[in-house]
Amino acid sequence: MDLSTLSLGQYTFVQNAFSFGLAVMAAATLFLWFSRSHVAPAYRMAITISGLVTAIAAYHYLQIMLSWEAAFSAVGGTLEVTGYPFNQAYRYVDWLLTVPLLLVELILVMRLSKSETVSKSVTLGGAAALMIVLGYPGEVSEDAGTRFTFWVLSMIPFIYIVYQLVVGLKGSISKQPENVRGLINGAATLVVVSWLFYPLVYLFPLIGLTGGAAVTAVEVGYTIADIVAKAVFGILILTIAMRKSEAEGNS
Ligand SMILES: *C/C=C(C)/C=C/C=C(C)/C=C/C1=C(C)CCCC1(C)C
Repeated sequence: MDLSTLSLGQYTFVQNAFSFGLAVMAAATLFLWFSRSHVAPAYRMAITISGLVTAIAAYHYLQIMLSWEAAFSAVGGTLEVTGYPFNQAYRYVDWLLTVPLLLVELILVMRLSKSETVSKSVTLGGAAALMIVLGYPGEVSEDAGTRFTFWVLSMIPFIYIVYQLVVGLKGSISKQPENVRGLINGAATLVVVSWLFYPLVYLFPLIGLTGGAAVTAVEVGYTIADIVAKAVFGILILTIAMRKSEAEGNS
C-alpha cells in the first residue's frame, strides 16, 4: 500500500471515517445488548452475538485508527509518512471473527432445528472464514496479478455463500411465520448486497485508482460496508427477534 502520495485532506477524511466507524460500532453494541431482555429467551443468543460482532468491530476500529495515526505525521500542516506500517491485519482478523458470526446471527434468529442450525452454521461459517483467509494475501500484495489471483480464489466461497443465502435458505424461510418472512428475506438480501461491496472495493486499485485516491477509496469503502453489514444488520436481526417474540406470545 503506497501511503506516500496521500494528501492531508485524504488522511483526515480516512481518519474521520475510522472514528465514525468506532462510534457506530460502540453505540450499536450497547443498544443491542441492552435490548436483549426485550426478546424471548429463544432469540437472546442471536442478539448477544449481534452485539459481540459490533464489539469486536469497535475494538478493531480503535486499533485501525491508532495504526493509521502512527503511520503519518501531520506536524506543521504537511503530511509525512513516519515509516510505521499501516496494519491491514486488524481488518482481516476482525472479518475472520465477525463474518462467520454474522451468518450465525441470521441462522439463530430463524430458529431452525438443532441439527440444521449446527450444519448451516458450520458450512456457511466455514466458507466465510475461508473467503477471508484467501483474500488477505492479495490485499497486502503490491502486485496487481497477485491481488487479482486471490480475488478469484476468494470469490469461490463468496459465491457459494450467496448461493446458499439466495437459494439454499428458501425452504427454511418459507417455513418462517408470515409476519417475519419479508424481514428475514430482507436480512438475507442485506447480507448479499452489503457483502457484494467488499470484492468491489478490493478491485479499486486494479481499475485505475492509484496512490492516495486508491487508499482512501478502499478504507472509506470498507468502513461504510462494515457499518451496514454489522450495525444495520444487527438492528434488523433485533427487529426480527422482537416480532417473532411478540407473535409467539412473549413480548
Ligand atoms: C463485517 C465485515 C464483513 C461483513 C466483511 C465481509 C467481507 C467480504 C464479503 C469479503 C470478500 C472478499 C472477496 C469476495 C474477494 C476479495 C477479498 C475479500 C476478502 C475482500
